[in-house]
Order: sequence, then structure tokens, then C-alpha cells
Amino acid sequence: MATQRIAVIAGDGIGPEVIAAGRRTLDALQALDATLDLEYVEFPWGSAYYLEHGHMMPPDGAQRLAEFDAIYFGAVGWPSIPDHVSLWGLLIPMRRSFDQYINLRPVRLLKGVESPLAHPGAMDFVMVRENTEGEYSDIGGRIFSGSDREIAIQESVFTRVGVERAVRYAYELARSRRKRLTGATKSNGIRVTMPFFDEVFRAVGEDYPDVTAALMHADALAAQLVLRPREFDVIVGSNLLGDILSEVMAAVSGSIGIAPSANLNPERRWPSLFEPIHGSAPDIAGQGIANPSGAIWAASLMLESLGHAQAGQRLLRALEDTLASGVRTRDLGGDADTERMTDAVIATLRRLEA
Ligand code: GGG
Repeated sequence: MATQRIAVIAGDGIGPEVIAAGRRTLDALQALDATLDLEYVEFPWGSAYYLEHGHMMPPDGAQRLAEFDAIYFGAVGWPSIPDHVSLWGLLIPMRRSFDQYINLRPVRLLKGVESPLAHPGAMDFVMVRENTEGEYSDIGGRIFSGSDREIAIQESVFTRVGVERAVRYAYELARSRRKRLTGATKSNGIRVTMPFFDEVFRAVGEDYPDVTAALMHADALAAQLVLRPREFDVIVGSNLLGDILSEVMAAVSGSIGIAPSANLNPERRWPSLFEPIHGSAPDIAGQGIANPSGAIWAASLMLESLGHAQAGQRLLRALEDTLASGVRTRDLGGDADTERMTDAVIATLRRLEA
């Protein structure tokens, strides 16, 4: 296999700390596995870049990233910049420029990790979040600002192509797993776009008679994910509902510090982007205590997507075995800092290889 080139954007806050940790595990894996030939190029884009240059990434940023095989991303967001400016200046343009219309968020209760639930059972589900449209739209505006007549309007965009491809991806995924699919809706309150989502969900379902599928209002679904997480397999939702529900799922699996996400262009026409789901956590940035697990698991997803399924599985197993051995960061009730946790994952990787 030819050299595969990865663009690294560590971004803001704890992003550089967890991405450096993920890179160390990837480098260790590459030293052990002759089939891996990965080359990295770092881009210093993010909020610090914005404060210096007035944009989160250069105007030709997407063009420069287009030639890479994948993007390894840390986090975006910093208190001195409004969140909608930083997110819409960096992460969302990449998701859209590269038609990464699936945001895949696997959630598992890893060995050695404690769930906040009293009886969690074996938790193993995947959120398929639509990633390029829906409620994340820049159509709208404000008028009469500063007056008591002020109005803010924002339109959601649900296209048949956009909903159908996300829903179909989720049905296919459910077919390859435990054959259960839940559609997150809110068609009782959101009376135009959500009934449309439901209609497409049911229509696509006719091609998958072997998959048990049901729609559930997102509020009830959030409660059921906490009360009966074991009953879920694949969940599909719009951009906003998928984002919120996957954070609930990650929290019940122990910590949002563990969960990864893959922003996929399934046709592989453009690079896909891999990131931990957590944000930049300014409150602990620079202290060296961030949990690198989400970034390491994201690296594992990236390897799988690049055609190195075995290497990806090996990395995830090393992470899980490390957590099971008792080495854990503070968010998981342990006392390891980022470096010790990463050293332990690398040591486990080497033991797995031997
Ligand atoms: N690593 C993920 C990250 O930085 N997320 C920041 C965020 O606010 N994301 C919103 C979203 O994914 O919709």
C-alpha cells in the first residue's frame, strides 16, 4: 500500500494534548506494524490562528486538505471567540466541503470503565448522525437588533437526498449488527421537517424487512438511553438530535472523554475526518490531565477507514486493556495524567504485539 497522508489539525484547548497522545500511539503502532505507512502534516488552524489572522483556517484551507487521505482533528472552541464563529469557521466547513454526511459515533462500555448507571449491562450501540444539513444551517437572520421588536429566524434544511442517504447508511449498519434501528424524531412538535424525516425513515425501511425499526421521540429516547441502554443497537438522527443523543450515550458509557467520532464521506471521494467527540475543555487545557481515550479511539476508527482494520482493532484493544488494568484519567476516577495514560497504552500495544 502506498504512503497514506494524514492532515492533523489539533485545534483548541485540550485538542493539541489529546492529538499529541493519539499521534504517539499511532507512531508506536507504525513501528510495530510494517503494513502501516502513514505520513502526517500538521496545520496550526483554530482559535489562536483566528486571533492572529482573522479566520479559523486560510481561505484555501479546504483545497489544501482535499489531497489528504484523512484528517485527524482535535477540538474547536475558545472562550474569547463566539462558539458559532469558531465552529462555523473550521469544523463545519470541513464536514461540508468534503461531503462528510455521516457522523458515526460508536459507544461501548469499555472494560475497566464505570458507567454512572447502577446496572448498565453490556452497552454497545452506534449513533448515525446526519452531518451536513438539518438544524445546522446558516439560513436566517436577525432584524431590529437591540430593540424590543428584535427577531431571530433560523431555517432547518432537510433534503430528501440528505435524509435518505443517512437513514440508508443506518439501515445497512443495523443489518450488519444486531438488526435493530431506532429513528430519533420529534415529529409531534416540529411539524414539517420531522414528519418528513419519519416518512423517509419508513420508506427506506421497506428495503430492509430483516431490520426491526422504530421511530421514537427524542425526549423519550433520551430517557430510554439512560433507563435501558442495552436495548439499543443503531440509532439514526438529524444533525442536532444526533449530536445531543450521542453525548447522552457517551455519558452513560462512562465519560464523554472516551467517545470517538468519524465524519465520513462514505463514497471516499473526499477525505474523512476523525475526532474525539469532546470539545476543547478550556477549564483543564494546558494542565496535561485530559483523557486521551477519545482521540486514541478516533485514531483506531481512522485506521479502519484507511483499510487497516486489524491495526485499528489492535489499538482499540490496547486502549481497553489499559483501562481494564486500572490506568485511568481523573474524569474516570483514576489519577493518571495524559502522558501516563498514553505511555500505558503504548506499553500495552507492545505487549499485544509480542
Ligand atoms: N472534537 C469535537 C469538537 O471540538 N466539538 C466541538 C463542537 O462544539 N462540536 C459541535 C458539533 O459537533 O456539532
